[in-house]
Amino acid sequence: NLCPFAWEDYLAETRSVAAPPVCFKQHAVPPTNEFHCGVKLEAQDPRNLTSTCIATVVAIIGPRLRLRLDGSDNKNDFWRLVDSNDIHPIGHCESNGGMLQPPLGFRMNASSWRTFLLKTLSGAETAPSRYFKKEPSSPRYNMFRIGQKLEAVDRKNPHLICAATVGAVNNDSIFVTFDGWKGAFDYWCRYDSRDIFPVGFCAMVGHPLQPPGQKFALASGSRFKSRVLSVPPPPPLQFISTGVEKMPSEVGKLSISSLDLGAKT
Ligand code: MLZ
Repeated sequence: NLCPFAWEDYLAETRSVAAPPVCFKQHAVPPTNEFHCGVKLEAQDPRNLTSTCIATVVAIIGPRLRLRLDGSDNKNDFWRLVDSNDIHPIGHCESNGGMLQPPLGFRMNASSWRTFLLKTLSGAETAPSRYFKKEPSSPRYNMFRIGQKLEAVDRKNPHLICAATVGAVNNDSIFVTFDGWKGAFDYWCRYDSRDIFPVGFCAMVGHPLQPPGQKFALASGSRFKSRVLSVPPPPPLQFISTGVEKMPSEVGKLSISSLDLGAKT
């Protein structure tokens, strides 16, 4: 399909609505990204949240930074927004009485940490505090509704932001379902997660948006079964001809919502 993905058409086609921007913990006007590759900052170790570590920016997409912890390998990169509360300029940790820690899986002997730290910071380009943008305030409560569309980080492929739907709502959490991926990437998150964005966010910040996949069945157990599908899923196995043919009129009575979509494919 050579047509670029257009939310407007997709919302009409799926007869769905976008979750209103007030639902999200994101600035109405996304922050500008002044970082560049190679600059160093302090970041919480995502695998050990009590540790503040040195990180280097290794890639940038829109307002997002791909970070690699100094002294770690290149297999544990992670992404943060420039207005994330868990990144800070170098010096922030110590000025708050903390001590910089080696990342989980530090490549060297723990005893060489101080030396490593001095070396990694000497002559390094550090990100000035103006690069770090104020974290948006959190909505006061969970305002999401089942069926609303949004853009969400694919946590298995965290460089991707994809078209998604609120599949369920439970207290302070929502179930993010990725359109057209049969549930394989779906996850629960808090309503104030920084990994979810209003429809139009990617277009606004110049971040690629992964359009819906082509796997149009729904996750089993998904409570959202009324989605209007532009391409109907293939019928489940039990409806495929067994030699005893059904009359077309009977077949026509099956509605998509009555099928056990995505159970076995
Ligand atoms: N390479 C992967 C990407 C899937 C991304 C899905 N995002 C919701 C695949 O094609 O399976």
